[in-house]
Amino acid sequence: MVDQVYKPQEIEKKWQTYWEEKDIYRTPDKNDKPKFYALSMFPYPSGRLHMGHVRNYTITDVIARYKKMTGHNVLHPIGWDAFGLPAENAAMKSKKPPAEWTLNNIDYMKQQLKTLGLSFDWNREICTCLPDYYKWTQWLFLELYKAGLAYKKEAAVNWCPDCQTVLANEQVENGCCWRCSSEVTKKNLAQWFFKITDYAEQLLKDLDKLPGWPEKVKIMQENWIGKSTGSELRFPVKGMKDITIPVFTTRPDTVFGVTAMVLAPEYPLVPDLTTDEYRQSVEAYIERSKKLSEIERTSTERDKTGVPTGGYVINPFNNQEVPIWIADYALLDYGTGAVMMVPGHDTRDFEFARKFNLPIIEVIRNPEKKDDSLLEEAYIEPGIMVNSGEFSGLPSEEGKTKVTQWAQEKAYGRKKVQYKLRDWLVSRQRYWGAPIPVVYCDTCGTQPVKDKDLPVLLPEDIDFSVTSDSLIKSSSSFINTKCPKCGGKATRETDTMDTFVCSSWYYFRYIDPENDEKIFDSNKVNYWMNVDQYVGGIEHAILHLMYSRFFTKALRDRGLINADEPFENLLTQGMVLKDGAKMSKSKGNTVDPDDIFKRYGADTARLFILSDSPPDRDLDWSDEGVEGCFKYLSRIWRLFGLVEDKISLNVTEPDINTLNDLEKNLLRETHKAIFGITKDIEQEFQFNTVVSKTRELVNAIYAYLNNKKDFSETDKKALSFAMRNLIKLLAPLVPHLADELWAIAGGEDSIHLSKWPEYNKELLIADVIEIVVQVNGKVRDKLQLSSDLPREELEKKALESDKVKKFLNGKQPVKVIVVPNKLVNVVVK
Ligand code: ANZ
Ligand code: ZN
Repeated sequence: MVDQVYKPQEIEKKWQTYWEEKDIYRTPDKNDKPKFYALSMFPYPSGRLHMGHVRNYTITDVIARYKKMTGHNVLHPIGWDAFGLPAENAAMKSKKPPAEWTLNNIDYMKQQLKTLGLSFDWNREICTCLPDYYKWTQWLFLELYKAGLAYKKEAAVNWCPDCQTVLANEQVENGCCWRCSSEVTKKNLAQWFFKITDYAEQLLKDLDKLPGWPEKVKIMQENWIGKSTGSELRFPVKGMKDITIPVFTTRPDTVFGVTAMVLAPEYPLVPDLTTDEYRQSVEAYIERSKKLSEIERTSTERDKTGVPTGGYVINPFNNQEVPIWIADYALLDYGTGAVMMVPGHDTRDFEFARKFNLPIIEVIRNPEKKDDSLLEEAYIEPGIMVNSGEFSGLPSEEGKTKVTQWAQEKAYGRKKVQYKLRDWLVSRQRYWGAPIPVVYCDTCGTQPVKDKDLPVLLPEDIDFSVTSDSLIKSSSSFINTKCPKCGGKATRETDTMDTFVCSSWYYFRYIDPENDEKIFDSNKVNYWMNVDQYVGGIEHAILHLMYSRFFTKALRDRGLINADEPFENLLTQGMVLKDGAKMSKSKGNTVDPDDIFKRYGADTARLFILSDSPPDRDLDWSDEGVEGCFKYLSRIWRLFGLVEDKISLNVTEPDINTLNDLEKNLLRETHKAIFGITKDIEQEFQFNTVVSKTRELVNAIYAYLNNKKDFSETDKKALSFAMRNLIKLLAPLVPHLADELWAIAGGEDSIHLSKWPEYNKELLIADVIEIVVQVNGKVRDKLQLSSDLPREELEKKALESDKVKKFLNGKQPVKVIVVPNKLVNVVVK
């Protein structure tokens, strides 16, 4: 007998234990069903789940459960993105190893995920900070190294001169050190990079292969790759034989308007170009620009700054001398690090020239401008070339080609494609990451660690109470090693890898998590990839997705996998808001999932998260909304109490023709719900409307019961059919309640192993109505037809009627008047 009151706390624990004991979510490596790989972005073990997690995992869980019921072999794994700075910060505070903090957090959050009733295959759990995982992260590093895709070069890091440590970007607050508040400067260090730029064109082009990705994400990726087509032009330096300065420009047509050459302050040639007269101001300027971030340097808001060097280049097009300046708006690592300044046709250059009294020359004429008057502002549109020697008179687009051709013939330039995408800096001067598996030997130089010596374990003989970026360097047992080549004394690389490296390939490891011989079995990966549905936050729209796409392509080119792209379909879920603002600790507007689980149960939490808005939209947390969901589930619970003694799950669907009107309608409502819910899940995962359609069915069943006293055997069949399908439709949404009701109603096994219901198209026709058919205004027939038939259909049906045919007597009607849902009048002469 069903208890009067819905008590999720009792139900949910029971089913979680049952699922775990029966291991019903274990995924076979392969079977003959179609595969479906459902993936959530794995969590960082920060300590507790937040509502964003709850939303992310609930969405993927509903998809995974639905796919399982529709006959797929579903892979739905979970793991931990477990390296990174917060653990290290916690370690310095608590003076305990970061591993301890991390693994404790994982324990707690794992139990929270289980409380939420997610259908993860826990047998495949991975954790990026454990040696059996990071061994393969290191192996991948070496694969890239061997392929020439990992290399070392100097790059700037944030440096705190007081603490004498490198700071991660997150540790710089308003340009100051987070610990001691002294001003942060830049320092050059040799660091490891991955050559993602080799894949720039493919990463751009293959976006076309991703129709299942949100357009906005593809645009963000496209902008990040930032392809520009233009030219490289070279300007000889005055007084320095054979030295030229190349520039990248998208406007070679403006080359006659160059009035300065602007170099990035860090440009290597600057000290050589600078004359004694300007040396002091140049050096001072370089020092100042070191303190600025790239964002500050390129901001259009900031006043332009710069200083002349005293040097000159020659513009090869008109042999004029052009002064060389340095200015921080020129970036060292874009294009060539040098800009030909054309104030007449570039807004930024115009401001610069105004400020420093440099000449502004008009070389592209606005077709609407009729005279030589001075430019009031930069003219940046296309036009006609003027003041440009032999090129004058050409339209600017044509000029671009002609100027580049001229430069190419005279060896002063060529066409060039430029990308904003930079190589990926993977070195981190931190302890809590995967050590870069490289050794330095005085004799043999840089040597990769041999595969058989992986993993390079993180040292544990560390004093975590010391405040330092280079804790790893304090372990002499780690640093001192033997050269893999000559066996002589050598030292280890002490940089660890960016955690984005760990998270760029984890979805491969889920497929073969226990393999200790290989990173994975390629056959298994080729069976499961691509991920059919990836779900996660928009904050990963650029870096994580770009790096994962890069890794996939690099692994494919190494012959390890077939996939070109990792993620077939991507859903970026909206945020969880409270009173219109993003939930955050600092705002104090968070809702703790644990409180909700305790008070209402996981099913209510899941239902609320799903019912409020479509998954890709923001969701506003509301206590009344949650309360409403709990009441709805209680209502379903009571419904079962009412019908428990009348239903049986293993009856077959009754033939509609054997039913009375009430039952007919109930059967139709059931099919309507199956149809609508299936469609809403298949198209865009519209779970909010799915939930409202379950409510409609529940209402229909209550309405049916209100009109009913005695139940014949066929009546019971119709009711059983409705109830059975109601539970199935609810199963992916509220898995615990569904299994409980299934069991109460005598269902076998778990409902999650049962089949998703199918609808009968013919029974979807909602209402049958009576259409009056007249001939010349006199009623001749009455037809029982489904409502909302189109005009043509009504006309056809009327003319097919035997009674009407009789009155037409073979004559063609001159006119047919149709009043939808009411009447058809056939007019004959
Ligand atoms: C001359 C010129 C004239 C330019 C003109 C524009 C308009 P995108 O489209 O983003 O690729 N540039 C080149 N290298 C630079 C660097 N290292 N730092 C800052 N600016 C740089 O931009 C290409 C344009 O950005 C280039 O075309 C160059 O300015 C500038 F009427 O060259 B242009
Ligand atoms: Zn050696």
